[in-house]
Amino acid sequence: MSATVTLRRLEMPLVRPFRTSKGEETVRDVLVASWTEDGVTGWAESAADPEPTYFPEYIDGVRLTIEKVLLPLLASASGPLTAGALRRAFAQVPGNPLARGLLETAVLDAELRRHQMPFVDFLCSARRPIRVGVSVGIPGDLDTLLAWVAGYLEDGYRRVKLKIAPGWDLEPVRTVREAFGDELPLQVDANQAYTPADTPLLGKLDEFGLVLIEQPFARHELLGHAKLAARHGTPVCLDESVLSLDDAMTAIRLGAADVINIKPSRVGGYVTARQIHDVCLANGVPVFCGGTLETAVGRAANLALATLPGFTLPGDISATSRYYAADIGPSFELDADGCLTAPSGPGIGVEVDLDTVDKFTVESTTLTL
Ligand code: NPG
Repeated sequence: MSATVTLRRLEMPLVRPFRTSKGEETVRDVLVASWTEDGVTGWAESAADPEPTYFPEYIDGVRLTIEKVLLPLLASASGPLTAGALRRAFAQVPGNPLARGLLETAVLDAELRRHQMPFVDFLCSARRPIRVGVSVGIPGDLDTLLAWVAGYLEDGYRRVKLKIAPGWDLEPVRTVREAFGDELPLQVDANQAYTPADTPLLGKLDEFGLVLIEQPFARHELLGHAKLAARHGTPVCLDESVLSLDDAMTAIRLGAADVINIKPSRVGGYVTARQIHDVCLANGVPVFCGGTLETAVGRAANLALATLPGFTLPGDISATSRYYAADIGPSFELDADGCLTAPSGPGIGVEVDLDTVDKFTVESTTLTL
């Protein structure tokens, strides 16, 4: 038996620049893994960025970790290389959830395709339409923001997330609230741009009736988040603070998270994502599925995950056209209710378009096991 892993870095032009408190992207660098064994190929997509911007890991680091640390562990593993076998083999590796999750998900997809099992069945869930939202980057001015939000609402999105940063917070939120009314589910995401000293300022957001404020403080600032949440103003959501099941459990115990954004890639794959979902559900903490401007590969798997019952809030899973003019798999478009549905085929259910993959690939490494 021999398996090959191909790690490709794609450069995919975005239809609109995406600016957050961390910086701006006009092209999304996407790391995609494919795992081929016995003629069956599984696919997975990483949330890694070119630099360690949002997460401690980054594209080149993930590639090296897979090549130098994770694959060698598999060479000595006995029995079939299932996703479960990978989890056991990688349990000794601390951290590195993006690297572990990328490989595990590609193997899982191949395994499910081999067994003709759709991802939702593996998750013991059921395929259904998922309410999704849109995450709006920071534009240059308020008029552009209003035009972008109006366009997204026209496209059918029913929930809007605004990126905020010091100097771009109360005014844009007030402007959007006034323009589109109190009924619009509106939330904000600071990507760690504030400190607990900004709590009085953030408290002023309470008057806008937001669904939540996401990751206002640095990822290690669990106590600051807990204090903010204890005010019982705008619900506090954690994203970058949660890189593992342990992180999620600690945050819940500390009262640092009213809501958790589950990004499967960030936490080490879909099995851990499901575990975090289960713990949140048991503790009455609502979750939503986060996104990192995924291609069809990541989007399909995220839509399957978001069918689980604890995902009561609309996810950051938008239609293909919100991100890319050309994608590496099928297009996902909103239905009349503002929902997307995962494909029905085995595994993640996406036939990857290799010609388009080749077109966007700027670096590729194939490793044999
Ligand atoms: O629709 O996929 C989407 C974007 C959702 O805002 C979004 N993602 O901070 O959650 C985030 C942000 C992100 C994008 C984070 C890219 C990291 C990389």
